[in-house]
Amino acid sequence: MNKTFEQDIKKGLSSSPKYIPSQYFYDETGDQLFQQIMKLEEYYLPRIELEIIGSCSHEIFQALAFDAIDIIELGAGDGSKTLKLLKNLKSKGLNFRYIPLDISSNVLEINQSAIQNHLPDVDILPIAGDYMKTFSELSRQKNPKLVMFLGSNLGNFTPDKALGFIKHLYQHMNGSDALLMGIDLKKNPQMIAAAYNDSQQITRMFNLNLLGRINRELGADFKLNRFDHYPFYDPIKGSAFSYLVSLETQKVKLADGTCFYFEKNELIHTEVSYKYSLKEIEKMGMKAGFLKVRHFTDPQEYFTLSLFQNE
Ligand code: AVJ
Repeated sequence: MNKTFEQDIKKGLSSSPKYIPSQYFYDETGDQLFQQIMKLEEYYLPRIELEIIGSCSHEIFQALAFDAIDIIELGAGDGSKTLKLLKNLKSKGLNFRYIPLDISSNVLEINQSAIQNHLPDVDILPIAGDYMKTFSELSRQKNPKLVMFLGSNLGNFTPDKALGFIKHLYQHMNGSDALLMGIDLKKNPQMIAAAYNDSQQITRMFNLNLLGRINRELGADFKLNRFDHYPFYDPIKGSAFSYLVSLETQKVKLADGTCFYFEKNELIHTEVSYKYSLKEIEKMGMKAGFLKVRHFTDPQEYFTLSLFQNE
């Protein structure tokens, strides 16, 4: 794990333009900062997703063909949002097993105890590791399933990769299985720009924490105040891009002696967060092979829970 981190960081910081893969936001500090981001007024995504879960659980329940299914959640995190959906499905009498997959075993322990506290009758089988690998293995079991990818995590892929990802899921699903994804929608660009540049500067700390993490894990000597947070939403591409900007010409050294040079105003690319329209989501679903896509949105159409099925 640490070895790949080191290799990825060295590769990204010696590329031109420089980048840091966004999966590395989520160390312990990053997890905590992201929890704070999710509580921000400006970061509307989780709040609206939860609101939609509250209003569409019955329709999701009705769309599921079987009364005993595996609910597999990719990148499940702490399960706080999923809990509401599971509660609703349980109260309608759905019989299911919950299988949360995540790279972090820490977060899966939190997930498991939260679900067990509130839903003691539900069978829960958390699996830590690369969720795509685990998913491929699980898909060999023929149990009917609902696959979930919530929290707008799809946005961290470029549209090409997002389509490839959905195709991959489709190929590992059976005819009656369903896929439910939480996706942030295109909207007034001001609202999206504000979500990635909050007035309390939590997102700034979240972005700069990448450098803090390199200091902690690779013994680097980044001075965080010599870098700026530059988030930028491009409404044509439909993506919120995040960068770090070097405020001066500087050299940074890792514990093993490796040096990286930054020009004044040089950028490090750290994240993409693509937004879609409902039409684009339908097209993606069809291209991946699905026959039906249904959207559950809030009244303003800020966010969607989209259900992909074949029958
Ligand atoms: C966890 C990937 C959904 O892209 O909105 C929040 C991460 N980055 N603020 C997103 C994030 C900056 C978030 N996702």
